[in-house]
Amino acid sequence: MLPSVTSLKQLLSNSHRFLIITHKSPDGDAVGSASALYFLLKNLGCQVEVVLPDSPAPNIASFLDGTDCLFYDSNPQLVEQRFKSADCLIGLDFNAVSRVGDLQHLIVNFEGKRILIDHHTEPEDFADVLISDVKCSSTCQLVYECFEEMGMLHALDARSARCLYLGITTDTGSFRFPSVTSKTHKIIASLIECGIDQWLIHQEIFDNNSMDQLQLRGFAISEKLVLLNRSTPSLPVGYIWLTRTELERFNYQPGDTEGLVNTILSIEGIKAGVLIQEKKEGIKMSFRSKDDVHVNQFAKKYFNGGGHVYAAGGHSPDSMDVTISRLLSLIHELFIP
Ligand SMILES: [Mn+2]
Repeated sequence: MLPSVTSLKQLLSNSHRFLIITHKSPDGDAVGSASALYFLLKNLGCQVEVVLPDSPAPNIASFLDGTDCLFYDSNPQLVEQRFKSADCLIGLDFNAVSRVGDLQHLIVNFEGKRILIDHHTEPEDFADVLISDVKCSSTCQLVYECFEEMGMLHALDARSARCLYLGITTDTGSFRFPSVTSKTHKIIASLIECGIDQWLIHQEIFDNNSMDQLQLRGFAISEKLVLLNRSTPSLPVGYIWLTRTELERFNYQPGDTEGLVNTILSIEGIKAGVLIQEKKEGIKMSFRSKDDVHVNQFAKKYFNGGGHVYAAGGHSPDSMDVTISRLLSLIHELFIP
């Protein structure tokens, strides 16, 4: 039994207008959990709205169809109205208020009740009800488990099941990470029993690359990948760095480098991968690791980030060159037991 599920159920039945939010640059788990929860609450007859800081990558955008979702970056006034009219805010798939970008002040000043459902480590204490399970594969799995424990799975239909499938699939790297348990597969089985076409969901998520996107990946792997173990065998690390000019050369769109960092980990013997990208807002970093190498604390301590044990994000206020030399001077710490 998840602690706080009783208070979650209570708060759900005592509230009238729900507002669902998730983190900026929303990934499959963010989009999936937000849209699934929208449909689940709708099916229970609730009034509910969805707000995202910005739009997701095109290959997962269709999962928001039918939710009347608003993006803060393109519609700030209407979003602010939604915050004013809601009496219960439900945050999904983020552990810190800073993860929602420009929506931050609206969460802080929100006058109703707050719920947070999330699986990242060390969640901030800003919600009235916190459902946190850092061992859970995805926020989508956690949403399913909450509804199961509240005895409300009758609200699950093919539309919500399709969205939950999206988040579980993407956050588990298609069911390959250690976070996948028999429970995960049992949940997937029940989603399929709801009538989803799971092979079509896979096609939609993974077979929607543009030529630019594939060529950017090809370029990144052939020209911009550095393997540290070639010169220092005790450092089984690879990193890819992409400047703004390089991203622009391939008409970079949000989501185009999604999963690129995992490619580094697919190289034989490599235990940690880092993707460093120069974006408009500064240097963005993604860390991935496996086995006994954990990137979460490293990203938190040195690169203003965090996330999961094997998958974390971060950013650097420095230039690309300075960021890389800092990374190289610190990276051995990943291998100190
Ligand atoms: Mn997630």
